Amino acid sequence: MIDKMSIIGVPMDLGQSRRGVDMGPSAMRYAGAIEKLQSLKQDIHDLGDIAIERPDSLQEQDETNLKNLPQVIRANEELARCVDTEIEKERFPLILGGDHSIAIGSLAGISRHYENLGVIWYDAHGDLNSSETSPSGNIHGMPLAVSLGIGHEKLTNLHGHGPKIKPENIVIVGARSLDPGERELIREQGIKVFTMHEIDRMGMPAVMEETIDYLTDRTDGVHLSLDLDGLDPSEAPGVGTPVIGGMTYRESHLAMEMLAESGMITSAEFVEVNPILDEKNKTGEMAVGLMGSLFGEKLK
Ligand code: Z70
Ligand code: MN
Ligand code: MN
Ligand code: MN
Repeated sequence: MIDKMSIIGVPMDLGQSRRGVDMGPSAMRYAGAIEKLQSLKQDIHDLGDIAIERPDSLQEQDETNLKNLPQVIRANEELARCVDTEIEKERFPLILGGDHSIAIGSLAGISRHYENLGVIWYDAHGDLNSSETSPSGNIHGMPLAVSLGIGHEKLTNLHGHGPKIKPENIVIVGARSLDPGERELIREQGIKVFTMHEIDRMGMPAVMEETIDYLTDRTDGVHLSLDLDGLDPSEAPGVGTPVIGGMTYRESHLAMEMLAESGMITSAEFVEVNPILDEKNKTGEMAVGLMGSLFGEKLK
């Protein structure tokens, strides 16, 4: 894994309707993210946080049901440029969210550099909705669909290209709350999904082995998009959309360690940490613990 890393905070809360997830980057920094990464990597640049508009800063309404669409587009355009520039400098981009709508910008910037970018979507949700299938109008439920080229043209074409990724290069891990339209899309596009059912039956070691084997053959880089609501809410309560029956701390640590051993991860983001809904920053600390495993704490 590349030893030069740039950290980009994205205090975004406009992709959903619960306030507080904009403080995610602060919560992870407060839990010691930078110090942890400095102990594991040679060269860390903390680029600080990109500027996010407030929801009421502009009363722009358009014809869609997509909440805060213009603001989400502008923030993601800036994130895409920033990520693109860091990869250009051969630095590993680590993005701290923010709600999961920021994956639109991350993937827009990252995918410029890969023919076959793999994506591991570690999440209770599929985030495969479009404005037609979304039950909420929340853009954080759409980033994976958008990256596949499905959704509002201004989102799918963000950063001047699209689609960003191919359905056969995606693996979803931990899904347990999929909307009807998302299930249909998964079937239609043949997306590989390990639901909680498979994790229970196969165990995390086999799930991650299969994930790694599957992506090794077909990709030239792999982005890890880790939504903290993939974990069980008893261990990661500080998320906006908790879903019971999630992955444990132990399973998640093992998953990160196996990814570290594989050396395949070329970019990553940790999203949906909401310190207002948390218990004493437990979820921020969980995210930082997982970063330690992902970036080779055990291998040192
Ligand atoms: C639901 C929707 C979602 C994250 C919740 C929920 C989506 N499928 N994504 N939390 N990260 O509104 O589209
Ligand atoms: Mn430097
Ligand atoms: Mn998500
Ligand atoms: Mn989620």
